[in-house]
Amino acid sequence: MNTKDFPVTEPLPGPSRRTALKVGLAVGSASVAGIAKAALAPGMTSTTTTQLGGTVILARSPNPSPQTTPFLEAMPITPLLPERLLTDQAFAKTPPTEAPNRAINPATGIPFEGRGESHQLRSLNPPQKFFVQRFGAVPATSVHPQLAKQVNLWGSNLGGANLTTDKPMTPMPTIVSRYQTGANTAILVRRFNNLPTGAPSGGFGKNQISTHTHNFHSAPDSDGGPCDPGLGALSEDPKTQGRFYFPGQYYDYYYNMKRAGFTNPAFAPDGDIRETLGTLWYHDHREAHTAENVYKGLAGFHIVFNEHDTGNEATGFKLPSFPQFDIPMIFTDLLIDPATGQAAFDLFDTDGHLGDKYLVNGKVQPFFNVSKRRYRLRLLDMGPSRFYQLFLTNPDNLAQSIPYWRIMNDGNLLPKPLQVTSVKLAVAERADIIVDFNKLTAPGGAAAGATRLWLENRLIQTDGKGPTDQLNPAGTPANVLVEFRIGAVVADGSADPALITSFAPITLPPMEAPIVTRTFKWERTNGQWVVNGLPISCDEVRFTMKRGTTEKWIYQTGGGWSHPIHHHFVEGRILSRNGVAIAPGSQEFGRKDVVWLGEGETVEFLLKVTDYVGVYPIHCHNVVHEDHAMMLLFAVRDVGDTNPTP
Ligand SMILES: [Cu+2]
Repeated sequence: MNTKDFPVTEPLPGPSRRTALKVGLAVGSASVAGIAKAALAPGMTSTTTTQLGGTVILARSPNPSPQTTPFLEAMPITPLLPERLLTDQAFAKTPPTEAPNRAINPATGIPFEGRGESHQLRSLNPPQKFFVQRFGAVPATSVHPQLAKQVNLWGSNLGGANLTTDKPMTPMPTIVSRYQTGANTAILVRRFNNLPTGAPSGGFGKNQISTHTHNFHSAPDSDGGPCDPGLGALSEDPKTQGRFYFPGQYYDYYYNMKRAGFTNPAFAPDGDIRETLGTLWYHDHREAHTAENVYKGLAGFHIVFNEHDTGNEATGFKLPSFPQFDIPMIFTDLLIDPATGQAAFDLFDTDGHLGDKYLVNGKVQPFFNVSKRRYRLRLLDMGPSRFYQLFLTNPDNLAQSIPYWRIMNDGNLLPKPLQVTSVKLAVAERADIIVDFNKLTAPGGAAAGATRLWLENRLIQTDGKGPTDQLNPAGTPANVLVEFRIGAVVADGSADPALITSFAPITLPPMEAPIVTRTFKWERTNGQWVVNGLPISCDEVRFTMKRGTTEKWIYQTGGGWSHPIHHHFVEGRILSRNGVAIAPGSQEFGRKDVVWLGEGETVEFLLKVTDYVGVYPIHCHNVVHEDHAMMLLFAVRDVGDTNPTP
């Protein structure tokens, strides 16, 4: 397949610089769409919509975003998703059931629920708390006072039935749940798809969605995976589909709030406390369209507290209290088409998408007023393709090297707080950090006298394939994500991370000997991103892990690109990077669900699968690479295989 298969026909009416391409094949098969997208001439920057019927509309946006003045608006704090009673109208007529509700909804002519499988092991912990989200178009919203209001974003509301009064928002509401040893704290989230029908506004986005809670220990029925080989993932028919939910459908996601190992007699019924997860996020994972849908806004935080990391600085590990001093911050980068003022997304650039406007919690380069005390900041790179290396900069004294504390890597507490001067984040990685704005700015502090500090991404990245290994100098306003404006001293009941010597009993599980070693080469072939030479097929499970056992996976990639590799379902450990073991004290010495695989690197990874059976993906979380089609499926069963190069 190459560009000659996509002859250009007449320009469409409408916005300037639009071109229509006639596609000589049926678009709709994701892998076919992937090939089609990969075939555009290099250097074209564009947005498109892929429509059934074979027409691709292309809107180019080669120019940089309009200039903006940083720090004009405060950083928003995303609202929490409220709990709902079963008497809520979201549930009253169709109460949540273990088996999916595949009855035909007379109002829509399609099944009420998109789910195709029963919730595994739900009877062990029936859901106790219920939440509702309704996904829809976000009303015109300002991301910056000097930019046009964005009209093409998608999000979810707080669960109310009236989307006019309870409006969809992005980032999507923060979900908070809890582990509690000896108690059932299971939750169920009913998600309604109220996204617009017809061609997506802005020319990108797919309204058949699948919501992945990254990286909760879920059965496939609630994992929000990208495809469902048993039920026809490439089908556009909601009557046969079992993983995506379509406009007019809901999907009940069940989270048992038990740590991994909860079916192991040694850890039943609550699971292994060493498998505790904390900072998760949820996002759309629709095969071949994840990048578009996440870029459109379908992402939010899911935070899990527990008996030790309690959310209350008076108890447990005494980490800064949520939500006043524990702040989720979700990073993305938009490219604003200067012609339309709207966020542009190039479906034909398979290298990856880089924006030139940093957004934090939905605002371009906001400021955030803090007091002189400790804050826990939960940093999340939602992509689509940007890698970060984040420093604190005192804009009034660029020579200062300003330390902070890292306490979590991805969803997992490190063995103890690490003092660092920068944190690297690939797409989907998370870092929980503690910044002590009082100590830093006090006399003798590393930023003595500072009245403001910048959180600055100094990593140089010039295309979507990955970053360089070079840093910009400190103090470049365009590289700043947020300006912290430091107010007065206030009471601080949180523990000084310097005095926390261990997060026990949340420690690292022992690393068991692997029974299988498998190698995965993350490469580019014929314009497609592939794993061991193959793009994703939703109809093929490439290998099977034996439930209850440990495997070693070796990730390799060539020069010229980097990949954040994510596997669903369980946490793992990076054993070595380019032959060098990960040592205690490294930021990577902990459990991980994303592995930053840098140019030419080889990384060894160890993981153990427990509890559930079913099919999960491994994929590049540069969501553009993922969509084109750097992903494979594996199964967890009671009999595994030993395929060394799946
Ligand atoms: Cu990649």
